[in-house]
Amino acid sequence: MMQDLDLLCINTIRTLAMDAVQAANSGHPGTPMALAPVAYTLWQKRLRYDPQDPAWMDRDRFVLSAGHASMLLYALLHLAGVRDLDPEDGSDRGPAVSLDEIRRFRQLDGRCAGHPEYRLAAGVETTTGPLGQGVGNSVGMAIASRWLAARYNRPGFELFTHDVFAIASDGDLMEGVSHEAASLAGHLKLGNLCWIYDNNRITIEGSTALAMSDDPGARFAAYGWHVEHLADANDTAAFERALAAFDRTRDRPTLIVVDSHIGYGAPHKQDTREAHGEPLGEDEVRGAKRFYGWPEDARFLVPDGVQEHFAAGIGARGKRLRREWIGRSAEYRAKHPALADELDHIRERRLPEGWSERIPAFPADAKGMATRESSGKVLNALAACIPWLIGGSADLAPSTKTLIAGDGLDLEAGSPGGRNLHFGIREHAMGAVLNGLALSGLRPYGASFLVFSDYGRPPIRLAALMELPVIYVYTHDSIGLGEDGPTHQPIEHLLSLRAIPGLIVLRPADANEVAECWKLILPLTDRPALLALTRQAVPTIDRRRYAAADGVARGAYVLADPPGGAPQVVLIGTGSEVSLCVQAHEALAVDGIRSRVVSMPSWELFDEQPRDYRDSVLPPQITARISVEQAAAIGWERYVGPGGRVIGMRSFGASAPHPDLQRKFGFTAEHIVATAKEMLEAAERVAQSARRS
Ligand SMILES: Cc1ncc(C[n+]2csc(CCOP(=O)(O)OP(=O)(O)O)c2C)c(N)n1
Ligand SMILES: [Mg+2]
Repeated sequence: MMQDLDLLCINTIRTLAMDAVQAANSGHPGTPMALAPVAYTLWQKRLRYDPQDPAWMDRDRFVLSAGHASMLLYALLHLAGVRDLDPEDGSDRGPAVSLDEIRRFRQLDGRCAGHPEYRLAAGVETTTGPLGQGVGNSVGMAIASRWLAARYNRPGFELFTHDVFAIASDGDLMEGVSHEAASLAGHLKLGNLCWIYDNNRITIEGSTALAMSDDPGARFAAYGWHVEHLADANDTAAFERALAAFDRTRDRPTLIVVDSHIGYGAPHKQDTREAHGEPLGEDEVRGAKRFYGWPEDARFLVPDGVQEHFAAGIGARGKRLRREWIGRSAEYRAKHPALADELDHIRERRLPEGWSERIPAFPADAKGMATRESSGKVLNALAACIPWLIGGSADLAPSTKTLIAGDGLDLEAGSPGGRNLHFGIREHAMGAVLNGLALSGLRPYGASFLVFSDYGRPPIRLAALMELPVIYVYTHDSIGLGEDGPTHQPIEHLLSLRAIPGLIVLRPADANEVAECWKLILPLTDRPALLALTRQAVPTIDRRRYAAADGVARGAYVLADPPGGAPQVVLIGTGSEVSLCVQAHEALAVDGIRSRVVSMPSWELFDEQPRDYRDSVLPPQITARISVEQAAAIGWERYVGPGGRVIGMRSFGASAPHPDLQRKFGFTAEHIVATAKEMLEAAERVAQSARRS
């Protein structure tokens, strides 16, 4: 039987959601109204979560994948009394979400943004709103929980036992990423994962019958999930039984299909699309409050006893569980100091002492090696000393060179502590899972061909928005991949990735630049980084002759300068085109033309340098500049200037051997030399005519 106090708590969530949306004059009231009983019961009766420490490592995770129902989460964070702790010293900075914050729902500089944003309010486990991403993240979190358990639990010390719950809407389940993620979760038999599907049969355009005829329950059963049905979202006792079934089912994930009524209680808008994404209107709000037995004129009312009830439920249970955990952890530290130390590193996102000494240096070599190859070597050197560096590829590991060498390292259902993930051909879920892993403290990387970054782009954007240090290894980074042709040759990808705020895109020129890239990526704690690597071999540049590769850290650096005076022309290259620029530089020198070669692996890092450094690399007075990159030409104007020339791609590539493509599209030293001469001659003509007049 539901107690009156339980119903009072549920109706408090509902009315807070209605009032906040009404006050903001925008937002999504209907789903919080419908799901309040389910979410309340989960939090109050089941979640292992201490509101006093929302960052406790072994807390159950609650992901609101239907991020538009954000008020459901904000109401829970407020009513459960979740605190905002200083990440530095753990001091209490006040409530994560105060009632004032709820009153300021969707307002500038508030914590209660339109959709839940990680880092904005404590207790928001991940940023959600783009449908499907949250459930994708939840799979990563469930993998991380099992990984942590496999590596750190010891007999008598169950340090990691947490489960992951996600609320999914119709939209979440329609999005392809959820299909990929559910398939992977079923394959990995993630018994610690529970999705709660809000089967309200309504989306924005109306009934789901407009666009969906599949049976999600049957679909998930076929993915290998356990499926529970709840006929009425208001039946909290039945929901508790479904949760108990999840608890008993540890050999596969669970989907609880919950039949609900969007806008439950709204006299005219219940079960309509109008309840989804707009304020109910004053009259409708009043009507719903009347239906709940709520004072009609009350606004943002939290009745006496509600917060106390939460404190006696989730609060007391969470406190006890966390206390026990802290006690166990102290004993664990005494018994397993090295493992405890590793966990400290994970929690604080610190690297082990001496990690960078492992990174190999590569001797000069004219034949060289592909940057995917050198990256694989560096990754393996790092993996040896950073156990929580784990990752994988979307079925391309032999090509992306991202496998960690060694026996028994596959992460599979029966080996959850492995380090090589096999995402299958699921780039989108891979990205969402990587975010879930990073949110759980691990250091994840994912790999594919650069052209397929499009398939996994939404989670890359979210990693940047959430400031997560996810690493992407994208190989086959240009037309240089050759015969596979234009379907596989990225053109606009670098540009579009460079446009994502916060993401660092790196296109190293040779093996030693690859090493430097990894050296700067690993210490990142609050931004993702992406490596664009070649399929084809590139020379390992002779660093005794040219500048050291550590200039990579500044985004761009002078690799080669001419003797005997200031350069007349600057050649700016990235990745595989840098050695072409070096060849051109040497050829120009033979003809008495002074050129500078700038290697520019990262626009973002270069743009962040002080002006005087940038001017020292690209002196403003040298206007004859050429950029060389086998990718979309757009954007290079900013570095070559109005008088410069861009050697880039203005069409798709073609299927042909690499040397033929180089010639066809102008990526040869001869073409660079000719372009430089042309520019200098044109400038000379202008200068002459100026002298004559
Ligand atoms: C990837 C993505 N596409 C589109 C949207 C816009 N959008 C927000 S909610 C929604 C669908 C609403 O239906 P449902 O998911 O069933 O949520 P409910 O209204 O039932 O809560 C859409 C299309 C989005 N948030 N994310
Ligand atoms: Mg719906």
